[in-house]
Amino acid sequence: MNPTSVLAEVIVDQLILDGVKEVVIAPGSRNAPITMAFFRAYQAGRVKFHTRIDERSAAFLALGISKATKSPAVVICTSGSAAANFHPAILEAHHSAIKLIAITADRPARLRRTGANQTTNQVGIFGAAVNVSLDIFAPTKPEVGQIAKWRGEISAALNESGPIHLNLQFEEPLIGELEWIEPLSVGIPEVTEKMEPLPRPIGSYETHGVILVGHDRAEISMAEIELLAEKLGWPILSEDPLSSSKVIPHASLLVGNSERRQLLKPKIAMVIGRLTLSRSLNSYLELADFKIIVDSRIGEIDTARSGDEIHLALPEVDQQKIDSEWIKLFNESSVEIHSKISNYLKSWSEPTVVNEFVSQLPKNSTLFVASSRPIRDIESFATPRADLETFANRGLAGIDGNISTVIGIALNRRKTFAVIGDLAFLHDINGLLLGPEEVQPDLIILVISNDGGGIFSTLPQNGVVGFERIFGTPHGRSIAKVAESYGIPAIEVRTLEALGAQIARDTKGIRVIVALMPDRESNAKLLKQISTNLD
Ligand SMILES: Cc1ncc(C[n+]2csc(CCOP(=O)(O)OP(=O)(O)O)c2C)c(N)n1
Repeated sequence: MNPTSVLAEVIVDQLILDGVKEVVIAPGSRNAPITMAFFRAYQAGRVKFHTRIDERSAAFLALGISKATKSPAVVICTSGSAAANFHPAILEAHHSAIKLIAITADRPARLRRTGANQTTNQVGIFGAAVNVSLDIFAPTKPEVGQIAKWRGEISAALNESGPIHLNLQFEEPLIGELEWIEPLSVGIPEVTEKMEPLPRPIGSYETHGVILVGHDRAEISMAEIELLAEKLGWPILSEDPLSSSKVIPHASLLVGNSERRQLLKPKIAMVIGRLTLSRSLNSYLELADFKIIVDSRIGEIDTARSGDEIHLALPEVDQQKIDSEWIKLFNESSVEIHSKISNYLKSWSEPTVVNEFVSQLPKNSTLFVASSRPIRDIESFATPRADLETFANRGLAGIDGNISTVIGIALNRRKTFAVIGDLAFLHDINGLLLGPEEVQPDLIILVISNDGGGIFSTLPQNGVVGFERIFGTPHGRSIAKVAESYGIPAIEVRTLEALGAQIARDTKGIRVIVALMPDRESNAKLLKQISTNLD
C-alpha cells in the first residue's frame, strides 16, 4: 500500500472525469507518481500526453491547448524552481480567464525550511493569479473516506474559473502499489454547476453608437456581436479584422486623427473585451458621452474597471431606432483610408508582408498573432475576412511563450499559421524543442525578422541615447539557422512572390518562413509617412 501512488492515481482519475483531455509534463523525480499515473491514463486512451523539457514552454503549451479545446489542460512539474517557470503562463491564463491546471510536485510539508534539496515554499507561489491553490498530502495511514475527500477537493477546484494550482506533497517511496482499504473509484461527489451571469436585457439606445471590440472579445463569439450590431444599427470597430467581414476596415487608422474622430464622434460606445492595441481607438472611446463595458472579467479580474453601464455578458436589445446614414459615414471614410494606404502596401515592408500573409492564408485556417508590431499591422492594414479563427495572447501581451501557445493550438487544429517578431520567436525558442516521440502539428510560423524590437522605433523613445542597447536590442542571429538547429526546416524570403510561394506549399509538421526585413528605423518612418498622409 502506497499513499503517494494512490493520491496521484485518484487525482488523475478525477481530473479526467471532470473533463481534462490533455496533459503536458516536464521531467522530474518528485512528480513521478503523478506523471506515471497520467502516462497510464494515456496508455489506456483516456488522455493525450505531451512532454516538454522546459517548464515555461510546457505551461504555455498547456495554455494553447486550453484555448483551442476550451477544456482545461494540465501541466505538471517537479519541485523547486521548476514551479516558478509556470508563472508567466498562469498570469496570461488569469488575465484571459482561461482555465489551466498547474500541478507542482512537492516534498512533504515537514521538510520545508529545513534546507532539504529542491524544496521551497510552493504553497501560494502563484499569488492572486490563481483562484484556487490547494496543498494536498497523502496521510501515512490509510483512512476510509480519504478518496472521496480528494475527489471532492479536485472537483470543487475545477469548478472555479481561470487557472488553478494543485501542490501535491509526495512522500517517498514515490513508486508503489495501488491497493487501498477502499476502492479508488469510491465517492465521486456531485458537483454543483457554477451559475453563469445572465445577460441583462436593455431597452434601446441612441442611434449614433459604436461597438468597439478588443482582440480577444472576452470570448464572445463574433456571430453574436454581429447580430447585436445589426439590431443596434451600429458599426463594429474591431482590433481583430480577421474573424468577421462585417467590421469596418482599418478601424484604428479611421479614428487615427482628431478631425476624423470628431466627424465620427459617437454618442454612445459599447466596448466588448479590452482595447489594448492602439491609442487611437482608446482616444475615440473617450469621446463617447456614454460607455457600456461588456466583459465577464469585470466580475473577478478587472474589478476596478469603470463604465456608465457594465455587463458581464452580451446584453440583449428589445427595440432600437436605426439611422442608416450613420454606418454609411464609417464605410465611406474607410474606403477613403483604404485607397490612401494601398499605395504604401505594394513593396516589401513589414505591413505589406503581414497583410499579404493574412490575405493569402487558406480558408478556414487558424492564425496566431504575436504581440508587438504584427498584431498592430493586422489591426491597421488587413482587409477583413470572416473565415479565419484567430488567437493571440492578449491577457498580458507578453512576448514570452508564443511558440508554445501556438503549438498547443495547432495540435488541436488541422492547419495553423503564426506571425511573430524575431524577439518573441527567440524568447520562446524552446517551444520548438520537441522530442522524437512528440506529435508535431501542421504549423507554419512566419517570423518578421528585423533584428530586434521594431515596436520601440515607433515610440517616443526612438533615438534616445543608448536606444539600441536599451530598446532595440539587436541579437545578430540568423533566425533560420536557429530554427534549423532545433530540427525545424526554415527558409528566408525577401520578396512577396517568394513569400506567396512558401505560404502555398502544403507541408506536414512545423516549418518556419523568415521574412528578412529592412532596418527597423525605415519601418517606423514608413508607418509615420502613412499616418501623416491620412491627416
Ligand atoms: C515577456 C515580455 N518581455 C518584454 C516585453 C516588452 N516588449 C514588448 S514588444 C517587445 C519587442 C518585441 O520584438 P519582436 O518580437 O521582434 O517584434 P517587433 O517589435 O519587431 O514587431 C518587447 C521586448 C513583453 N511584452 N513581454
